[in-house]
Amino acid sequence: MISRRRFSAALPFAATLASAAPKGPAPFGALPSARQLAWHELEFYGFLHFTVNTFTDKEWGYGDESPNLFNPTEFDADRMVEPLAAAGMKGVILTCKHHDGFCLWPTRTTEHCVRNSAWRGGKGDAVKEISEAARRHGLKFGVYLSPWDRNNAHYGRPEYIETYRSQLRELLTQYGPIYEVWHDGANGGDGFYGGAREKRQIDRKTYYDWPKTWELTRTLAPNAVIFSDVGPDVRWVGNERGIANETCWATIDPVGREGGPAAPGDVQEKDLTTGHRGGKRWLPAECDVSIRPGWFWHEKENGRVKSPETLMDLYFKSVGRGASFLLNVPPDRRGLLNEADVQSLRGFGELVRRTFGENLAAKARATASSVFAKGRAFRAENAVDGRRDTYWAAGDGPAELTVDLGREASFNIVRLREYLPLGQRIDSVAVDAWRDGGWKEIAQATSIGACRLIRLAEPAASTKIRVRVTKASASAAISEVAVFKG
Ligand code: FUL
Ligand code: CA
Repeated sequence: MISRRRFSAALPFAATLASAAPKGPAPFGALPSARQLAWHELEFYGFLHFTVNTFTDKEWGYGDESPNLFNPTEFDADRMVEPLAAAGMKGVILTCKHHDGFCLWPTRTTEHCVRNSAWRGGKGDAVKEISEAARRHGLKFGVYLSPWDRNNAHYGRPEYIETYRSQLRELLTQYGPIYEVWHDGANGGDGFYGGAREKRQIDRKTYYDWPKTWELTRTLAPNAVIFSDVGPDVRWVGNERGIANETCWATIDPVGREGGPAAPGDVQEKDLTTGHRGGKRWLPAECDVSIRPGWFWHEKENGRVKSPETLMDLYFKSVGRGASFLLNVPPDRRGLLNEADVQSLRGFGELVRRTFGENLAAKARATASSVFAKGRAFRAENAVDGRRDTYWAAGDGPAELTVDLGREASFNIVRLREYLPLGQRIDSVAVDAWRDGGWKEIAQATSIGACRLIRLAEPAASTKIRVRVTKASASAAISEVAVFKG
């Protein structure tokens, strides 16, 4: 008996499983963590910029606004969140505190918060209501907590860092699972600072002691990804237009403005837009942009809401280039999304469903020039089975995958996904269509990663398509080839 028990203890379940699963190709380069892999599946999520600025018509509050100003007249978290879900978003990040320092929850760290607002006689908690509504509508919830605080008297001194961490602790422990923690890179300048009304500069590299703050998030919310200019999980894309570079790598080695290590607010921004091929860190890009010119609601911008077509273009330039699409939709003074924004969101949702509703390769037959270890586990069909956790792995040498659509179909979008647990392996591909008895190249693309959307200038009609890997740093591992008519 005793020796039997010892035997089973020496062979844990995971080890049994691993030895049963066929061994795939060796991973290449920097690899995503489990929390990053989960985040990669979200692709499209929302931002809600909401604070005293909504009532003062500003983008950056100075920090001297009376908390009493925050008084949405018809605040309804369900009505705020439902249009985001209808647009296809998978999560929503709320500005729990912006640079003005006003907290949307009744924090113990400052009086500058909803407790002292006219809204609901000081009894309201916008973070609670919005986080709960998000979950009711199937959205994950994330928090934006501005490090720069123009209200706090201690900003610029060590005491403030403790306050900032206490605020983070409250958010991470009181509002359910948090999927993303968002730290912007705005860092000091003039402000109210408890009445001092002065300019305070901080050392971007050292003041916040970011590693310690991130450690706190790891402890309290181990599944949350942490966003900043430089991660550690998700990086800024380097612009606020919502656009990744045509070639955009998930890997990067961020460098500070004057060389040396990078920090939030101190990074060579143009690198963020492209990433670095072969970079040592898996740090995929997130493309943030507002549906309006400003981040906060302004009456005068009601006529300047981006159209569904513009949003679709941004979707192709973010999600379609391996990054995520973070679209801001700011609530108005009622505490609702404005009608113009809601209309555009609904239109965009419909456009996405119409465009990506039918994968013409869903029932296709796939064959490959080679299969890793000639194993069934890595067969070509894995690229057309609608699952991200199965993949076609090529053997050594030229890698080509042919997808037989079974009939002539007209299409203008091809979607490719690499199997991310094995790293970003492919440098470039070409796509061919079968025409007049031969293959004809119809498109080329570079970096693939989580997702590459290839848009054809005009629809192609073909009975089959071929994806040719034209350059790779390791043998191809492709989890999806999909074809659409948009
Ligand atoms: C920036 C802020 O300064 C803007 O106001 C906005 O919140 C944007 C998303 O991040 O750093
Ligand atoms: Ca698959």
